[in-house]
Amino acid sequence: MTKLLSPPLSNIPWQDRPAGSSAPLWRYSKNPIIQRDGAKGANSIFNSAVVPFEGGFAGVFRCDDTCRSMNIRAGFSRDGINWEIDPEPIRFSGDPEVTHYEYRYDPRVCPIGDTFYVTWCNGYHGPTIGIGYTKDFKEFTELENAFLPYNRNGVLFPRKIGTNYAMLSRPSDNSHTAFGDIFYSESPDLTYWGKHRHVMAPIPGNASAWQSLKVGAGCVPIETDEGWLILYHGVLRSCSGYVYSFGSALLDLEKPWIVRYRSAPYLLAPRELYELCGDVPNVVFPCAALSDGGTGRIAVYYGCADTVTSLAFSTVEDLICFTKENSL
Ligand code: BMA
Repeated sequence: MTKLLSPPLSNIPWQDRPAGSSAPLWRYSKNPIIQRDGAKGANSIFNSAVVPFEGGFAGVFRCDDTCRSMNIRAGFSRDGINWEIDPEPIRFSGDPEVTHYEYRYDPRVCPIGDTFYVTWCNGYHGPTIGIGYTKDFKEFTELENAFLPYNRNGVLFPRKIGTNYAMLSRPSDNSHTAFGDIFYSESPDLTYWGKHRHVMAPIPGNASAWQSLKVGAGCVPIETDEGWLILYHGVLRSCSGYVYSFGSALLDLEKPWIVRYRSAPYLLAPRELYELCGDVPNVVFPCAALSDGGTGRIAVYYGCADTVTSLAFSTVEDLICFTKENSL
């Protein structure tokens, strides 16, 4: 029996697997949970990250406004489903050379000790990985960008690996990046990053075509007694553009650049109308997962069609079995 190495989260949002379904991950019946206009002045709210906070939940949301400026906002919820999102973007304190805003998108939030670290795709002469932190989701401080441009999908591990912080990221280009592998990096202080290791490449050809063009880390890795469970997105190039799906992999606990298992089929691909239609069609993009160490339940938050935010459910047992039994 696989175990989550995370604390109990008894109020995790939850819905049982629909009768008759054998899917490893199932959608919340009232998706999307956040509509595109779910915050003041928003064009779209998607690719967002949430964590347990003070008995409820807090999060950082990708909220593009009606100027189509890409930015991130804080939000709060009692139940993880109904959210109050701030009317204004997060304002970071820190060195003005770093806090200078070009664009911010696709946040992830990673609790380490009593601090919530936020990583996002940060405009700094091209996309790179911004890092900031908060203790209360009201005051945020920005640190140095982790890497040189161009990079996206920076996702921290929720504990140090050995003596260092660790992060997955995806070196990219300044445009819509028609390639992309996931790499692993370490840092003693969240400022200086090194020990870069290759984790995984796209799968060329037909064997697992949903991830044939590029891959990128999604949710903060989930620690289990069998390894780090990661949910990551993969992209297929179709004749009408990119299609974003997501799958799972199991990384070695102490050497997380080693992939132990990796799913050939996707876990979730665009099928529902809110995933197929929107500002960018055919996109499901996971950025957060809540897990309950008590029951093994997992709730995944994912952006849909670059427009709205949805929820899907599974258990650690289901996800690990799926990953192992369908491994490439
Ligand atoms: C990626 C990012 C995501 C987006 C996806 C699909 O490059 O920009 O924010 O969801 O493209 O448009």
